[in-house]
Amino acid sequence: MAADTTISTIRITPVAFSDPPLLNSVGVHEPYALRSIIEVETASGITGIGESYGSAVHLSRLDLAARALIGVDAESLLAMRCAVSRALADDSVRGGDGMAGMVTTSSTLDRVYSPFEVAALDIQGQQFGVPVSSLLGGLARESVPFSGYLFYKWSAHPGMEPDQWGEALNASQIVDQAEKMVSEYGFTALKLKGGVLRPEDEAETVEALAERFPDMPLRIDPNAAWSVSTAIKIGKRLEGKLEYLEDPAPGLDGMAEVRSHVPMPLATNMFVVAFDHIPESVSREAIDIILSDPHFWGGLEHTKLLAGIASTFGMNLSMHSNSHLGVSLAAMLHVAGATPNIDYACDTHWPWKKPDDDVVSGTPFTFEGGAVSVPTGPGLGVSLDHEKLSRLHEQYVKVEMLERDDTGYMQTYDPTFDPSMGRW
Ligand code: GKR
Ligand code: MG
Repeated sequence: MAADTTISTIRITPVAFSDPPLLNSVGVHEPYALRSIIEVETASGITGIGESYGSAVHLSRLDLAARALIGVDAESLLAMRCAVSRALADDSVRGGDGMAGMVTTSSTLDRVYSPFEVAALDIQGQQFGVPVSSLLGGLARESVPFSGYLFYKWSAHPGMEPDQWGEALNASQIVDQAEKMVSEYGFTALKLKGGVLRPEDEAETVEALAERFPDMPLRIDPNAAWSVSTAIKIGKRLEGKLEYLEDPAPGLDGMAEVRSHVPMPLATNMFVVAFDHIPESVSREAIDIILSDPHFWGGLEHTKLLAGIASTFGMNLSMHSNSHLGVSLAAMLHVAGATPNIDYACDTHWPWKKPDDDVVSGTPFTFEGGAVSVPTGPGLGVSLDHEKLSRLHEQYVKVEMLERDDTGYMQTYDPTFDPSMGRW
């Protein structure tokens, strides 16, 4: 007799892990990053896991969804999605986007449903003895290439010990950071988080990277801190040096205008972040590459749906990341492994995390040549280490952070700091 996959219990555990002072267009990372770990248990005792954002508003929505999912069959993703949708029907609270204000227009249903969908696929994979990638159609690649994600940064959080990466506030320090990242992880593509220094200084950093790594595909992402005219000027200056330019200027209007003047493809994880953004982006010819992200595109199956739509309209895909732990990495690996048209090395914040700060058992991920193998065990192929989970949960309780607030943290040290889009 088939095991009973009715959902009987759901546990949501908020966690906090150390994060270095990485600079971006809206401020600086706080000393801790927040996530939530979701455990979904079935009547027959199989447990599936998922990972998501950890802000208080998002946690309260996850909690509403979890209550509605008790009694639903983890083999019916449609029934699960309908239950979450009904649970959120009266939701009128703002926030909980998990992106520090850089993106506020992703779909609440997709964000909230996502970790439960991942956990259900984990359950189904365990039930049938196959990896999640097989449930998603099988592997297009056995290992997934990632880009080395470079950040301007302070040497230390004020009042705390310096981290192993040191200060990076100019071109030569970023080149040093890239050297270290490439030598430790073998990355074969590099992304620079921009929107931090004057655009000319950031262009100089890209030029220094291109000189040091002449064959390396490079990207820069100022999270729309540049105006359209600045983006066009910098885009033209960087001709031949970028594989793509990510979110240079605000809005689909701004992106379309920039795209018609610069030589390289444009990518976004800010202005096409939900299915209903796609028609307008297509009709305006604003975007070449969508940065998929299962955390806000509604899970792994919906990421595949996005991939189908993108390819229909001649768009390519890459993958976006926020600070994350190993459950998210496993989910990203399965879906990227099973999606042929994720054509670019995916983003990951993984190197910025302390190796011991995780919730999964053992050390299941190894970067070789910048790529990580898709886990081959049943389900996600990773399991929770409850001692590690408790430690990061205790840390969450201790640090008393309720939201990611890069802007507020930055303004503690620079009250004049302006996070607005298009400011340069
Ligand atoms: O972690 O500072 C950061 C990033 O800026 C992140 O929050 C963005 O969402 O990496 C992301 C991006 O590509 O925009
Ligand atoms: Mg981006």
